[in-house]
Amino acid sequence: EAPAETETEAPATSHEHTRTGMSKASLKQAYIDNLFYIQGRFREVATPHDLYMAAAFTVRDRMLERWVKSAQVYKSSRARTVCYLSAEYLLGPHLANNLVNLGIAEVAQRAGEELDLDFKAILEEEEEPGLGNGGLGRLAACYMDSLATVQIPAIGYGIRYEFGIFDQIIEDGWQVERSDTWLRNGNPWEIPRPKISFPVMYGGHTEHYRDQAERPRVRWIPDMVISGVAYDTPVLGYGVGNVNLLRLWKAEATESFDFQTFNVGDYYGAVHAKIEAETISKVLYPNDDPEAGKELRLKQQYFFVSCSIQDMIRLHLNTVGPLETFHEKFVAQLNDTHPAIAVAELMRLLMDDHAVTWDDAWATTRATFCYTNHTLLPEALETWSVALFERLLPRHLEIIYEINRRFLDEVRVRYLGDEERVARMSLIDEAGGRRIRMAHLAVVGSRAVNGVAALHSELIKTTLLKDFYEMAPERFHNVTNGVTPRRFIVVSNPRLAELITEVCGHDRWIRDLDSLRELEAHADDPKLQARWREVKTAAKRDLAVWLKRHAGVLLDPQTMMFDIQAKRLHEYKRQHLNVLHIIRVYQRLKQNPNLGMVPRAFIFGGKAAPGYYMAKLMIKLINAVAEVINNDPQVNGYIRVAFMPDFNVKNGQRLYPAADLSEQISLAGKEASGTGNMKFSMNGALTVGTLDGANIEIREEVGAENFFLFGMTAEEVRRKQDEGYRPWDYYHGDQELKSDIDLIASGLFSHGDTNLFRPLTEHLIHQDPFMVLADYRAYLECQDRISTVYDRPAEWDRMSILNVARMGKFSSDRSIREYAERIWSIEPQPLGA
Ligand code: GPU
Repeated sequence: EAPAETETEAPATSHEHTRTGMSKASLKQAYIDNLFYIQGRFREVATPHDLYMAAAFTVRDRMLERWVKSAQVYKSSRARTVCYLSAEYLLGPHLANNLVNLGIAEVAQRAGEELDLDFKAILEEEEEPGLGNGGLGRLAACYMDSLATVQIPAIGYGIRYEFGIFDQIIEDGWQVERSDTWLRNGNPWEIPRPKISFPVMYGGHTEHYRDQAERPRVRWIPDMVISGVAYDTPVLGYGVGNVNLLRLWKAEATESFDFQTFNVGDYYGAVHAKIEAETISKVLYPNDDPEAGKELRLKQQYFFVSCSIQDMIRLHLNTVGPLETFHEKFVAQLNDTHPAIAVAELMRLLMDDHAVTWDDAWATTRATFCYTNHTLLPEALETWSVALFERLLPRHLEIIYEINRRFLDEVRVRYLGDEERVARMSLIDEAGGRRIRMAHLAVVGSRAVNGVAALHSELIKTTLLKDFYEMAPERFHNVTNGVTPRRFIVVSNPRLAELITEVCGHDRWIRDLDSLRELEAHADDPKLQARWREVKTAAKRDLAVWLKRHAGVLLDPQTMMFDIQAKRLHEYKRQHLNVLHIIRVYQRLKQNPNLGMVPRAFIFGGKAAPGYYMAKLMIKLINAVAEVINNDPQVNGYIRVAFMPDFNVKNGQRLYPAADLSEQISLAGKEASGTGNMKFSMNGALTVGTLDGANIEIREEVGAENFFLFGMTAEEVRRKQDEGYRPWDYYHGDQELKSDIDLIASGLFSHGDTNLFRPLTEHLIHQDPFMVLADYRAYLECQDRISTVYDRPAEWDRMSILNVARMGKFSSDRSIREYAERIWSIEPQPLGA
């Protein structure tokens, strides 16, 4: 236990104090020591980065003792452990978050002040690990925070990408990608574990033989072996002693492989093999949906899955023992299908390496895995060609065939003569080049399947996995996503956190978000409303300063409503619907310059997949519209448009606190959950949204009267599509809509170039797969209502307060507790702070 010190105690001098002491004196001493002994610097010559590193090591030291203790307790109690398998972790900066979770944010700040340090600048110095694309990766990071906070023993397994999600810069309005070099200056939060390393095999062939006991066995003779080395990052819970483990794998050449080649005198070959091995964990695929057929991507997935399952088996053999009880020790959650190959890998390791029979291995495997689905979009459902599998993972293909054979026998027995159903449910899609359906593998190999919001989970049962649901309805669940209030309120919006704490009279809400309900009683209090508004305006001011510097746009935080849409660029998320509204307001203002409208700043942020042409064109369109509007003195006192470059976790933390209005306008049925919607609303933004994903549940919680709803329901969308949707009719049936689209096509926003945006406008008029035109009118009307309400500050503030007060459900702590109870059957292992 760290000694409970007070500031009145004598200055820290002992070695122990400088490593663990939490007093201001200890922190100051430790900081100077770390600067000197780790960075080799003293104050006068330290760079900003040195100053950051010293802070990071000072904080890390204070986590390690708890980490070791957690590991000891988990081991001796043989605690059941969750293994979260995810190809992505979008972690965001660690320093501020760890300070908060350690409970030393304030004392550290005071220590910093006394050392004459610029605390803010030190926090800014941290390069975030962007090891994910968007919602799915950020969800994994929120869940790691909550697992530790609700005291569930957990290991997060993933890939230590050398290059995470690209940095986005905007040039001439276009997105330009720059490689993310987050490891350039070292990573103080990770601890390399060179001794924890596993071989991972690829290619070659299999041999079937009989072992000494005459049992049929299989051995895989690969033609390439690499090794995965563990890099561990401690994940501390808020206000508790529990520290969980994030274990990310780095790919390296195996020593023996390299050495063999070298002996033969093939020096070039040896170096080449090393490079080929290291390529596997080199870079994150920057797509929100799968890269069709990319061999390296499959290699990555198998790489981290194989290391992780081998590690789990090693841990089990070291602590508990017999493999029959593996599923009692571990439950493994598959974060979408990216790690679904784990089903075949655990089967292989149990049977081929540990001589377990098929039936026993299958029982263990099925009891170990659970699968979370994160999308219904057909293009985002992973399949791999059988040919690629055969070449890369021949043993796994055999196992998948056998799983499929046995599974389809069950289907046939259950549904006599229904061969169409058999074909639909098969793990192999036989139409148009045989492909393995990873979602089917994940479902068949798991004991539970869940969606990420109520609507999404229903649609899984009625559409995507209907046949599977009919066969085993008890295995289907919903766990609505959540986000961590530590990072997304306390760290990113300290002013709001302080105000909430003052009004509630406690800071318990940080771990018990439901207690924000106590704010409800004060929603009409003019004094609170005034302070609430001040907090919001201060955050808007901060954002305005940042955007002035980084986007060159001047926004007025005092008069303008900050209307923000921040998320990956995707047609289904409909950033272009937002743009059409901006153009409508622009045209109205041009027609009537005296229109007494509520001034608005339209702010966007988000990356486009580098190969997604339409998404990139949408970024260009936003910036093109911004250029015209921001430079038009007739309107720019009323409206401005800004595109925040490089929307990532760090920059997101600047946006959420500053939003008045949160845009959640996806076509109903397409956004599985959304999590940005929760972050905005938790920070007092009101939502304009469709009945999609978690929007539905947010509206339910905050009350329909405190949510701006528009647009078709998922059901209406389906009906309209069945009838044959004709965007052309909407285009011609709505004068204003036509004139907005025509204005884009006219070249007004493209210096007279009438071709630039044509792919976008034509696509809208003729295809419009995400029904922008069908929801346009409802969206405009809703936006007009929003302006009216914003003009009545007391009403708006009341709604804003009620939004925050009623967001308790969307803490990721609640999500994790639901997983623990309903899906994992796991109990907390409390450890005191
Ligand atoms: N999501 Br599948 C991703 O960010 N990436 C993916 O590859 C897939 C899903 C998102 C969903 O689009 C979003 O609606 C959801 O909130 C998030 O996963 C977390 O569940």
